Amino acid sequence: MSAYHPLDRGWTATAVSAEPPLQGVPATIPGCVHTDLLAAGLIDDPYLDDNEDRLAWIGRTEWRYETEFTFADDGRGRADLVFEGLDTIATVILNGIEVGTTANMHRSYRFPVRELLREGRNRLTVHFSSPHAYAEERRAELGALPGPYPEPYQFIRKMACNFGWDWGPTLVTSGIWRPVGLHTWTTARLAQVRPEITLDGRDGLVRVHVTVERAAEPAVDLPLTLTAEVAGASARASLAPGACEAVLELRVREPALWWPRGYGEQARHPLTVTLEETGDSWRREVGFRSVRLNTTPDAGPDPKGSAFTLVVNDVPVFVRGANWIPDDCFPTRVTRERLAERFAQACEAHVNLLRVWGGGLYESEEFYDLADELGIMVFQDFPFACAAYPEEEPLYSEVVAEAGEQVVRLAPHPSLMVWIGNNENFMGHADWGWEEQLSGRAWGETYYLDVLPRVVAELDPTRPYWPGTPYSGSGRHPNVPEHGTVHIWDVWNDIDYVHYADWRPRFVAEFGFQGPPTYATLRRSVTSGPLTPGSSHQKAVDGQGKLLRGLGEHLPRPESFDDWHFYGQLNQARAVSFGVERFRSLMPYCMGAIVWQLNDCWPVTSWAAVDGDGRRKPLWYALRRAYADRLLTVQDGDLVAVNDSPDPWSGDLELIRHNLAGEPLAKESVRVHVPPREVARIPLPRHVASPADPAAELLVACLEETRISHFFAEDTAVAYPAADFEAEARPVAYGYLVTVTARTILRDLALFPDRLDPDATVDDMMITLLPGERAVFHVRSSRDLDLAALTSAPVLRCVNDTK
Ligand code: BMA
Repeated sequence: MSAYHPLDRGWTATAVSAEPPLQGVPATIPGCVHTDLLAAGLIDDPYLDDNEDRLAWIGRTEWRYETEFTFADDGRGRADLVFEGLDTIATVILNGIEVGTTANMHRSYRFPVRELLREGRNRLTVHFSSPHAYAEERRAELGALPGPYPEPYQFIRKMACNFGWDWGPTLVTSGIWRPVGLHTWTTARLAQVRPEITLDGRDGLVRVHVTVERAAEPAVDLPLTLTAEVAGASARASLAPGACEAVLELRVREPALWWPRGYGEQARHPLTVTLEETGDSWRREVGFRSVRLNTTPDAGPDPKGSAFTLVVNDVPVFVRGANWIPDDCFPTRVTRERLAERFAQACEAHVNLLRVWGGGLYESEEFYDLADELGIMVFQDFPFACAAYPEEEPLYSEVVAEAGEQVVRLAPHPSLMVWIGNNENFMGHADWGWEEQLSGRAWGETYYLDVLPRVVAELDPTRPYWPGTPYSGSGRHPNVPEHGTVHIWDVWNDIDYVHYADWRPRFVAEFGFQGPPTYATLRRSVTSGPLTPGSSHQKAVDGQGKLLRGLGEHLPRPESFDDWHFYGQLNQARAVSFGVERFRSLMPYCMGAIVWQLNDCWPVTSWAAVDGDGRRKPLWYALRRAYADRLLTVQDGDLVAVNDSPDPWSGDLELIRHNLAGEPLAKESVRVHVPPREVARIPLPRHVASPADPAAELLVACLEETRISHFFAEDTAVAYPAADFEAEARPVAYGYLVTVTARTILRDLALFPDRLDPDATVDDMMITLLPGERAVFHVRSSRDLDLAALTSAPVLRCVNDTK
């Protein structure tokens, strides 16, 4: 009784306001102007060299998208034009008649157009005003508001980082960024389906709130029947003539539950809702699980803090997280395949949660579907970031409409754990001088403390809401470590990474350290000339300076590009692992760490673990180790064993103090037993922990298959011998086996096969070997590689390979 005709063919884009005019550029739907111009060969790739700088005109231009389509009356009374996403300031015109205007990238639109359609050819036009101009006009009209960048991104409901960020280019898009189609229907359609899913003891309860839209035909007066089914349970509801809303309740006896990865299965069950009279149906894979945020004040008469613990199915979960930014400045290029690769990278690094950061998007269905399937939990920021936001119209109503729509869209996903009101806006207000600049003017607080929590309470009442991040609760500075979430940015911006140890937080929602992208990504993005430390895109204020200063005493001053690249990447990996280890060692006082950031949107030096071309930086390998279920780390003179696994961890902890020649100087064996999801602190016996010469000794700790090397001094102070080793590369079916046998100590041995083949990957890196020990690297590559190059610098590196 209904039909959907995709309108994705025959589109062209025309620059209305550009000089000279660009006309009839073939356009891909969904897509955007930049990708269309790129496909037509009309612009250079904005991700390469400094091409970005010459493309600012695109966001300042008005664009007209047009197509023709054929319509044949199919007898259905209603025909709606359905846009799942328009970016952003659009006027929709059908056969010369305006059918609507839009001003929000985060909403979808449905326009009833039956009376405007003609039998045969129809012309559909979408006119996009310049998003830049629109935002500037609103700013001029409403008055400027504080923010970190000159761009007026808070005056338009559009992905903020499109206007540039401290890791991203300014590429302001316009276009039809999600599918468009013509939906013809009769009688009635399912307009909104909103399941509320809870647990009642071991039973699953589903309350499905359904809204139908009736066609303006005699059908208005028909009774209608709704049915719902999930996991063997079913329910039925009748809608009296004229009625449009019903709630169906289903009880599922002891369903298999959905668990975060590492805690159990991700059982999902199809939930279907059908409008019997039309056959119109809705289906999602849902999951049964409970979620709450435990923010109980600490025990005692004078509690100094309160918990910030995510509790899933009544089990407290330590969050091993990573922050997610849009994976591309042009979101339609982020295919399911690409997301699946990114999720696989997250899973392999033992990440159990992604926070969708507020300067980006409400992500695609595919994103949350992968999260559901893989047990990756999601914190979802509402898209407000780092700025004071106008509460005046037209923005206010857009926010209300957008939040309502997105909460309903995402609520069925079991992976979605917590809604977060904004990114760093409370922080901005408290610390960045906004209060003075605002002189009493509204700055968005109403959204975070009133509008959004009301939307969530009404439409998604089973899910927690937290007003922002960082946020430490009402009446407190937003970034106090004893309460709520904190963002730690003194490290990286101002002070050395060892100062992570000064923090005793409950939950760290952001902390990170920059490092250059992989060699192959950097090489691709700089199309000619030799690479230098200045070749990489770098958007952070004084980013290069902070990178160098951040090496501190940890690593030598780089004197060549190759050293800059290796030390910069290694320092990033170590800095972030240092933070992760610290925060995990504080479990259960601290119950989460979310690294800034998992991914990048283009080739750039940034905080990411996976670079803009999807290649894994050394940080990724370090995270995989630091986020492993079982972790050994030295903290404040103790050996801390973190066992975030479902099984106990028991065995003999072997502690050996060595000199740099690998000879044991002192030994100790301690029997340890770490229960599941617990941390054990083992005071280090003096004779193994106190070196005679800190510059010439190290401690190796080993428990079952987990082994760490702890140095007593920074690398610049350690009296390393020049690296000596035997390295052999042998071709195998999938690539190469590279075997390195140490003759001297080798500190943080790493292999970078992407320097020889951009598609080559290696299974591990940053391995410290004592003399006589051996590391085997598995290199995947389909090319014939130069075996000598594969076994020498700059492909094979370690800290003490001083040339
Ligand atoms: C935080 C994030 C981002 C930013 C990052 C690095 O402020 O929320 O805005 O990219 O730090 O500076």
